[in-house]
Amino acid sequence: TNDEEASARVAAVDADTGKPTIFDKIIAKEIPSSIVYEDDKVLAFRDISPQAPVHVLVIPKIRDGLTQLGKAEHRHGEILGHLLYAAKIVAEKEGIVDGFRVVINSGPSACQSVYHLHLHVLGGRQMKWPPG
Ligand code: DGP
Repeated sequence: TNDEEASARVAAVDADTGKPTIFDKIIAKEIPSSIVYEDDKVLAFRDISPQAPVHVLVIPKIRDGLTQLGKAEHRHGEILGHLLYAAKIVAEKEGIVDGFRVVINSGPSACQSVYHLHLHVLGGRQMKWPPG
């Protein structure tokens, strides 16, 4: 919607300042979240605004400059791979491994709103293509 695009553009003003995001508070457990999977490197928790019966976000515990996928550097390869593998573990745990979608919104044109890289794991219903 236009609202989503507008709020993404507002968020993008602060995109790459390195300022903490709401996800830092979730990682620190200063604000509650419904955690689905966790290891030493990543945290997976339910999206506050689910777009499917299963909608889980997978994030690196240390952002290390990964505000968005568009800022990834070669050194991020290992954590990026681990995030993708963690998405599969989440799909298994949620019982959707036979059909699920992984989305990364990178930048204002993709409606990214939180500038701490995150994978969306979506499923539990028939997904449509093309996405909006
Ligand atoms: P994106 O648009 O790709 O940047 O997705 C950010 C997602 O983060 C969005 O789907 C809503 C979710 N989100 C934002 N704030 C919170 C929060 O405080 N808790 C949880 N669980 N999810 C949040």
